[in-house]
Amino acid sequence: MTLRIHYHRDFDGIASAALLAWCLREGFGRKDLAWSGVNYDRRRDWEAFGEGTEFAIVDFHFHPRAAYWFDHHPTTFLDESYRAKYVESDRWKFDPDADSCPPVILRHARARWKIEPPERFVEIGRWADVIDAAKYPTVEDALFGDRAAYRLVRALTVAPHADWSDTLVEALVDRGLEETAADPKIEKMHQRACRNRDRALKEFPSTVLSVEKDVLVYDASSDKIRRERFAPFYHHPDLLYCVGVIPTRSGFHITAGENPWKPSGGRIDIGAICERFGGGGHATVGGANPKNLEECRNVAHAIAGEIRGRIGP
Ligand SMILES: [Mn+2]
Repeated sequence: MTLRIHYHRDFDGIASAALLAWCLREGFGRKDLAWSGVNYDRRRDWEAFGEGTEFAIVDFHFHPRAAYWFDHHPTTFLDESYRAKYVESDRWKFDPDADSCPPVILRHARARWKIEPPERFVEIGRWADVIDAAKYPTVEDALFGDRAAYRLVRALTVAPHADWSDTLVEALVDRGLEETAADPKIEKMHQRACRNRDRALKEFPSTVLSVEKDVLVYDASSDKIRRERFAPFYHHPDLLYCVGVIPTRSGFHITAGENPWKPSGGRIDIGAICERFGGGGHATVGGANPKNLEECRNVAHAIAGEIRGRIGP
C-alpha cells in the first residue's frame, strides 16, 4: 500500500514532506511513497479524510488516523476531541514552540528513530524557521534577498497549478536548496515572481487609505492590483501596524498585523481585536471576513482605530 504524505502547501510544509519522505525511505525502507498538498477546505469533512488509505500529515491539522503526523501550529487540533486523541509517540509529534515544522521532524528523527538526515535538511530547517516565522533580518532582505530558499518561496507564488508544489517536494527529497532552485524552469518562475513583486511595490502607494499614528490602512481589493505582504513596511518602515482589505477566492478578507521589524512584544493582541469583529488570529497577526467590500473597509478602519487607541498618545 502506498503511504501518501499530505503537507501544507508552503515552504516549511513542502520541506517537511521531503524530509519525512527521506526518513521513511532511508530509515524504514519504505519505497511506496507519494505526496500531495492539503487544502484548508478539507477541514470541513476532516473526520473522513484519507479514509481507507495509509497517510501521513505534516505541517497541518492533527488527524487520529495519520500513520505519521508532525506539526507546530498551535491551532492544529480542530476541537477538544482531537486534542484528547493526541499522545506523543514514535509516529506523532506536536511542538507548538517550533518556528517551523522541519526542525520538529529533524529532532524526532534523531531522538526517536536514531536517523541522522543529511546536512541539507538542517539547512532547509534553518530557512524554514526564518520564512515561516517571518524572521527576516530586514524588509529589504525579505523582498530582495537572493538565497535559494527565498527564490523557491517566490517561485511558489506563481505556481502554474496547486499541485506544482509536489514537484518541489520530489526535488527536495534528494537535492539541496541551491541545486533545486537552479533548475531553469524554477528560475524562470522566480524571475516572473520578481516582476510581480516589483509591480506590487509600485502599485502599493495607490491603495493606501490612511496613515495615522503609525497605523496604515490600505484597500487592495481590486483584482487589477498585485499584492506583496511586506509592501507596507517597505514603503513605511516606521509603521507599527498595518490593516488591509484583500480579495480571496471566497469574498474579501481583512488582514491585520504588526510590523515584523518593529515588534511590540505582545503589548497589543491583534487576534483579540479581530475577534471582536467576527475574526481571530494570534497576538501579532489576525484577520476577519465581513460580508461585503463596503463592510470590509469600515471594519478595517474600525480595527485600525482600536489599535491606535491602544498604542496610546
Ligand atoms: Mn506551513
